[in-house]
This record gives sequence, structure tokens and C-alpha cells, in this order.
Amino acid sequence: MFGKKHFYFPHAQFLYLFFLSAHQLMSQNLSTISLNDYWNFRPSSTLSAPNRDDMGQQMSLDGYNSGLPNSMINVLFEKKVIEDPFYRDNEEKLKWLENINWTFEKKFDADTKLMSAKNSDLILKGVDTYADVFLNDILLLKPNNLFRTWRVSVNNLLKPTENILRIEFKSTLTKESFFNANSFVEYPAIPQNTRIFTRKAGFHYGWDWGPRFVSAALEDVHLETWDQFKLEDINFKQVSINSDKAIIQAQVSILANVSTTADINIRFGTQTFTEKKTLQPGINNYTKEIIVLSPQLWWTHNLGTPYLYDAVVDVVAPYNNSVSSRQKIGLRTIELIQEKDAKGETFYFKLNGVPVFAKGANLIPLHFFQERVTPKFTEEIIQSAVESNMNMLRVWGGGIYQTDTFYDLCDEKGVLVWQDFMYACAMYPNDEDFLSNAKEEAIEQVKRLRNHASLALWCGNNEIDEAWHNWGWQPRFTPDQKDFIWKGYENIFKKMLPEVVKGYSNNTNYHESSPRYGRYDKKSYTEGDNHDWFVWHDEKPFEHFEQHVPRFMSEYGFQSLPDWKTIESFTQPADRSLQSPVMLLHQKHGKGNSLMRKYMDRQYKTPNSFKNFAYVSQLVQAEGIRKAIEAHRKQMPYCMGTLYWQMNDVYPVASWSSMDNTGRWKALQYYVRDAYNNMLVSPQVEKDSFKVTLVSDSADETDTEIIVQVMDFYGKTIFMDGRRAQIKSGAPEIFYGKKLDEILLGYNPAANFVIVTVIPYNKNRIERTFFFTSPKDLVLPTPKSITPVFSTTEDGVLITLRSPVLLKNICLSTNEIGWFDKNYFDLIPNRETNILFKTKSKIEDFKKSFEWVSLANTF
Ligand code: BMA
Repeated sequence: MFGKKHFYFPHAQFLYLFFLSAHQLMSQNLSTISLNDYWNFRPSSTLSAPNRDDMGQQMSLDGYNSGLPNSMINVLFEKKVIEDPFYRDNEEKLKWLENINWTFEKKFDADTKLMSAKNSDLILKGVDTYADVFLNDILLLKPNNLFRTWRVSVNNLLKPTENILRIEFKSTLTKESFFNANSFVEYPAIPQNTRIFTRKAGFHYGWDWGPRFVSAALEDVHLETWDQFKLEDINFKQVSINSDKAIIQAQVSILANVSTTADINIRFGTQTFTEKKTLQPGINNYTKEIIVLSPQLWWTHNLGTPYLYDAVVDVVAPYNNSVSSRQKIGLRTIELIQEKDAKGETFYFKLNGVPVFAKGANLIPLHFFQERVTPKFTEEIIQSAVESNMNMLRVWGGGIYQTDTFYDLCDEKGVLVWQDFMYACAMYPNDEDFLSNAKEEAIEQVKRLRNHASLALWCGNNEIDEAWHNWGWQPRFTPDQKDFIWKGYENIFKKMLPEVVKGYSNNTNYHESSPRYGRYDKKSYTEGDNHDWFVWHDEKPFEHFEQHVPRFMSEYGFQSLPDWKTIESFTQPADRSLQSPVMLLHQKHGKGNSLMRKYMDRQYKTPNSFKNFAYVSQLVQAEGIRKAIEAHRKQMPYCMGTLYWQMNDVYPVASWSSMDNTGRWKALQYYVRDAYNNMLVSPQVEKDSFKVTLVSDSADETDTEIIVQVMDFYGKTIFMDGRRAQIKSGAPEIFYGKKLDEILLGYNPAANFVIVTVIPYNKNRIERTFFFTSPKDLVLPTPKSITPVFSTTEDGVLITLRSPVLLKNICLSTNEIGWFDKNYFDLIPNRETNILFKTKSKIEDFKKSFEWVSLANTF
């Protein structure tokens, strides 16, 4: 079975890693030996004959060699056994792979240091999912939860050479069939399947924005050795925090196997403390109170500086034995405030005692295959959130708990995290094994994330309370079965999870289910958080958002197609139409295409090509979601948060995302950046009046100038007016209002538009264009050919544009990798406008594939 010729086996290629990242342990006593290189991946047994058209049938039973993190599908792609799983209809051709059992195997030597270590542990992370782990043919572990870390002692089990670590993955689906056959009920889920038995990412089984690949995967395997003691746990509990004084309790737990004296050194910011302690075999707990006077508090990036203190713990004993840990700690209080008031009950976050309007989005996993997510890509996503003026991301419950890098970056960049536990759109098992497994997972994740300044909330699940009460599931069951299922819900979400959060987190609030009330409950607009899908599922016009503003909107959204260059990357020319089989496979919502078209028809002329349909679909989405965001912010403080569905994609697909899977910003991402600016400029027409509302999230009162200019589509100004105003934080106000007749002066509303310019004191000017009719009624001039001027700058390519007529929603594109700092904007007639394309590409390459389109080019 074991194909030596395929398996490059290096001699003692151990990597001694001394971790330096923010939340990890390092030591001279504790060695971490990575086992991530040189694995052999293979099917566990002869394959059942697949359909002739299916890919991968030539798979070698000797397997393939590669490193971790990895999944079986990714290995097969890397080794060219299968094509890109995202290309055209490959998803369908790879379906049969999910029924296979896989073996991952690693050979390694143990050097004298490892052999002589007093304690050695084997640690596995991201085991996806059911596996038997053998070391030298001894069964050590049976992991059954992707979200847990598996640790086992390998003392006396290692040999100096040729150790074999073998992980035998059992097909998840076979396991689930077994559980299902023995289950008292058939648990309801959307999409309906047996995923609920497995603690694995829900979206792996297919979602309404993602493909289905149920593969075997492994993230990280390493050995840890230590002699006398090691740090078991460190917690910096923030006992009380205000601007005068912070009281922090450093809780250190040390596991020792000898009795010895040790110096415990703690450094917090500029303060250091040392104490000598006698360690006894077993767990030794040590607590130190730290007081920081006039602390520098942690703020979200839009309200201040996300300041982080260095926190280091060193334990040093005689004979060079020492262990240490380094973390970055932000001092802040964050609370979810739910208090009865005249209109219902509040739902908002208070950061350091200050109510914060949450502006952000729902985040799904950053790629379908987690092994392809690099720290750089993670940083780009969070940087996009910051650039888009977001201060909160919701890590949604049908995906994964994010990586350490993700939370470190959120701490560093000042973005709050609403964290769901990984349960979504399904009822979950009600048995002891499931519950204890789920509890271990919750304890591990809560402890892992509790020292992150960005962590704002633990939420039990996504849409389960709502689903059980509103999605028509209950009539399928007898009263006994219903009782059984709901008891299961209560055990997890009303008992186990809140107890774990209370017991192990640093006072983080727990919210049982998002949304708090279902869609038909009137209270969903007066209490708790709301998922409003009446726009989209129920085809309500976007104005619905203006008429129905909840206390906190944690989901709402609208689909669009991905960037055209992205569409080109997964299709052949013949596939490029809305209803082609390939495009339909990359549209996971049954009504998706018809809904996009329906809403487009309401407001836009029919685009003259599929390419232009893709572009206009993004405008429909951007305009619609902006309406919602503005409505929510204008109702502050009644409404205190808006998180649209969804920020990103896991693969190329038509979806509700504001950036596609390549990281390209759709029109919505650019619109969101303006709508989430600390200063919102929101023009509107109400009856026969034109009004401009300003909403500020900035802490200080801002002296501002507002200029209203009405212009025709050829650049002639027909009206101009200005005024000064004092803008108070958190107090939306109409700062400009005039009768339509007074600003249009009899000119045609379909042939003129408004430029509103707001110049806050000491800050950058903000500009917003406004049209009096829907796009389909505008009498847009035929675009004249324009001659863009390109020049090279330090950061990329600068494009200078000037047009004699208005180019509504001009969209620039290129094949090169990079990012336009401005896009989908209205190019004002006769005004020179510069756009930077941040890139490492050469200007010649950029120019070759540069294109632009505007709304008037689409019909
Ligand atoms: C919400 C989410 C997801 C889903 C999205 C779009 O309810 O919680 O389950 O992908 O709607 O339908």
C-alpha cells in the first residue's frame, strides 16, 4: 500500500518553531515540532467505479505527497488529478468523491532531544471530521469535531526512526447515515441533509451561495515536548475599566511534574512584576492584580485608536527551564444593552460606556477550502472592512470559527466581532454524546477568544429559533417528537452555551439566537435584532427598508453577479449567459436570477448584453442596500446597528456579497464605504421637497459647510446654494430642505441631478450625487468616447478621466491584480477625475486590458 517511490522522506526534517504571534506560547523548555511537511494522501481502499464522465477516476492508490494544511480535494487539484473544482460544472463531476474514505500518512524520525523529552504530546487541529488516528499502529484518538483541538500524550510511543502517523478518515456521509438511521427523529435543516450530526462547517454541504464538497481535511499537526512544567492557560481578566484606572487580573495556570521554585514574571505595558513561587506536581494557579492608571483604552478605528498593550508572562526556574507567553491586550468594556424603553427594548453595544452604532456585514468563511486562506488574504478582507468604514463583522454560524490571525487583525485594526457559535438553520441532536462534544468545543473556543479586544458578543446560533417557529417545520412531527427536538434546542442554546460563556469568557454577553424574533412577529421591529428578508424573498421594493426600521438589523441583503473578470475566469464564452447550465450551477438560490431580473426591470432599462446585465445587477444591489443603510442610520438612536448580508464569497457565484471571491469589490462595497462614513450625507425627495439629512458618528460636534448644486447632464449648473451647520454626534438631522420647484426652477427632473458637497471642519470633503427619477427614466446623454490618461505612481497606475457629458456609474476594469480606489461613481461632466489603481503590475499591462462602461452604454 505504501508507495515509497511517491513518498519523499527526509531525515529528521523537524522544524523547531518558537511561536511569536500574538496569542501563542513560546519557551525554551517547551518545544514545538511541526509535522506539517511531507504527508501522503490516498484513498483508503479500492475505489468504487465512478461514472465515466467523472474526474479523478485515475487516482493512484499509492497516493500523493503534499503538506498541511490541506484537503483531499485540494491535493487532487494540486496534483492535476482533477481540474479546478470551481471551474464550469466541475462541482457536479466531483460529487462521487464525498463517499470515499481517505488516509493521510506521515513518516518521521525522532531525534535524541525528542526521545529524551519527559513529556511529548501530539496535537491535531482542523481534523475534518471523523478519523482514527494511529501512531505506529496504535489507535490514539478518534476525532469527531472540526472545531476542537485534539491532544494526546505520546510518551514512550515514539521510535528513533520511521514513526508512522496514520489518520484514517471515514466518509462523513456514511457516518451520518448511521446516526440518522438510529435517530428518534429526522432533524429538519436547510438545506435538508444530515449535517446536523457532525460538528463540521455547515456550508460544506452546500448553501445558497456555495457549492457542496464534503472532503477530508487536516490543518495542523505538531508535537509538543516539555520537561518540568508548561503554561496551561493564561487569562487577562479585565475586572474594571474606566478612563482613570484599569484593574486587570492576570490568571496564570502552570502544569508541573516536579516540585521546583520558579520566578513568575509578568509584564503589562511598561509595568513588570516578579514573584517567586514553589510549583508542585499538578496544576498550579497564580493570580496577580495589575493596575493601570489613566489607561489608554481600545476603540474601534472609527471612534479612536485600537490601542493594544503587550502582555508577557515568563516562568523561569533553575537550570534554564522557562516558559513564556506573549499576547496583545486591548483595555475596554463592551456590553450589549437591552433595556425596556417607551417603544420596546433597546439593542445596542456600548464601548467604554459610549453607545456605538454598529456598521458592518456578515462574514462567511474566506474561501471554500480553508487551506487556501493565507494571512495576507485575511488581512485584505479586514482591511477592506476598515476601508469601507465598518466597525463590526459578524462571523456567521454556518461556517467556521475564524483563525487566530483574523481576531488578531480585528484587535489591531479596531473592528468589533459578533461571534456566532457554529449552528445554523437546523435543529441539532439531543443526546449526551453530541452535547458533551459540543460543550468541549464551546469551552475551547470561548477560552481561545476571550482575550481579544474585538470580541463583542457570543451568539448561540443563526436563525434556529426563527426556523423552528416560522419555517413550517413543526407539522412534520408528533407532539412527542416536537418536545424532544425543542428540549435539544434548550439544552444547547438556553443552558449549555450560556453557561460556558458565563463560566469561561471575560464577561462577554450571550445572545441566544439571531434574529431574536421571527419575521412575522411585530416585536422584531421594536426589540432585539432583526433579519429582514422581505426585500428579496418576498419581493418587497427597497423602500420597505425605509418604512420598517428595527432596533438592530443583523441581516438583510440582495444578490448581484460577480465581477465580469471573475465570471470570465470560471466560464467559457458559450457559458456566458444568465441561464446557461454553468451559470445556473453558480447561482445557488432557486429564485436568484428571476429576482435579480425582476428588481432590475423595476428601475433599469433592459441591459443589452449579459456582461452589462452583470454590471447593472451590481448597481441594483448597491442602490438598494444603500437605501437600507441610510434608513437605519437616520433612525439612530432607535436603530443602533446594520450588518448587511454578506461581505464575501467562498467561490465564484451570484450572491449577496459586496466583494467577490477574488477580493474584487463589487459596486456595493464602494457604496457601503460612503454610506458607512462617520459622516453620512443622505439626500432624498419627500413629497415635493428636496432634503439632506446628515448623521455623524464622530465623537465631537463638527462645524460643517453644505453645498447643494443642481446640474444638467452636460455640466451646466442651474442652481447652487450653501449653508453652515453644527453636526452633533448621534443626532440625525435634516440640515437642508427646499421645495423641488425652488431648486429645479422648471427644468426637467429626468435630465438634471444634484451634487451635495459636505465639508466638515478639519476633515475631508464628502460628495454625494442624487437623481430625481429612477435610472430607467433618466434621459442620459450618449457617452462620448473619452481618452483616459495613464501615469505611473508609487502605488500603481493613476487614471485621469474627463468627459463632456455625465457618465453615470462609470465602472473601470482590468485583468491585472489590484484595487481601484474609486469605482461605480458618477463622472461629473467636464471635471477632471483621478482614480488610483493600486497594483504591482506594469502600466503597459494594465492599459492592455483596461475597459470602462457607464449606465448609458448598457441599453
Ligand atoms: C440568511 C443567512 C444564510 C443565507 C442568507 C441568504 O438567512 O443566515 O443562511 O445564506 O440568508 O439566503
